[in-house]
Amino acid sequence: MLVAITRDVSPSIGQCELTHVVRAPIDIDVARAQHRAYERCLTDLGCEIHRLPPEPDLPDSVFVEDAAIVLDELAVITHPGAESRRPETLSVARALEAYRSLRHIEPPGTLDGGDVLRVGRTLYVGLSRRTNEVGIAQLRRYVKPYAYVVKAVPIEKCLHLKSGVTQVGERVLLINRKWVGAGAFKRMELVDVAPSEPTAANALLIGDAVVYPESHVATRKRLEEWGIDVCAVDVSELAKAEGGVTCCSLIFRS
Ligand code: CIR
Repeated sequence: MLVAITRDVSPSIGQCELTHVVRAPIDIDVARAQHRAYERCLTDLGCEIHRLPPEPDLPDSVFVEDAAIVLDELAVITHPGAESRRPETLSVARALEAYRSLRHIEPPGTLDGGDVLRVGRTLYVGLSRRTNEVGIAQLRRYVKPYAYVVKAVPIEKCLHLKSGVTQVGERVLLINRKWVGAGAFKRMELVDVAPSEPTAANALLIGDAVVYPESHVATRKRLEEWGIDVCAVDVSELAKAEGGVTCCSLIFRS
């Protein structure tokens, strides 16, 4: 069975962290409705939703992906790069305890789950504003006994690695090469985002389908031409908080 950990949108989401996005008012009711529709899409694709209680004082807490990396063998609780986001990990750790043995990224290490892209036994990890070398070294040590290889990928032009590249098929990645160099992914097939849609590389693969923002029409067409099944969702309010489709859930086999 697939479990998807999610969390309701915080009423304080308007005070979220922003790096590459200009602050715009977020309609909390619309954001909540979009989040519910996103959860329905996960349910349709076979996930059982485990929704955490809202965190009214943690603006970015809907973006649960950043708080942990869940592998088949263990879960690593992160130490997020943004200080305001660090308390989010407590409740995520409590929820994951029921499913996995836990490890923790410790300061001075920092790591955001949005920087970790797992493809088979390889973990590509963005070396970013949020994730540092110490955090990557700790992750490497935790996963080495399970034969995962950790590859650091320096990124500067976007928030997280998965803002610029995600998996959309067994050997296929969706990428914005202007944000993430393609050199690290030599053995994969690459689908480029449409040039008019730089933020379109964030897709969430579940089984053979991808959950994908409905606004990226041109890139969606490219995915469909590749034969990829797309489940489109409207996440426009969450995008104002610099969130995408991967960051609103932690999905794993239970
Ligand atoms: C942040 O800056 O941390 C949030 N406003 C957005 C986090 C999005 N997370 C993700 O893409 N994994």
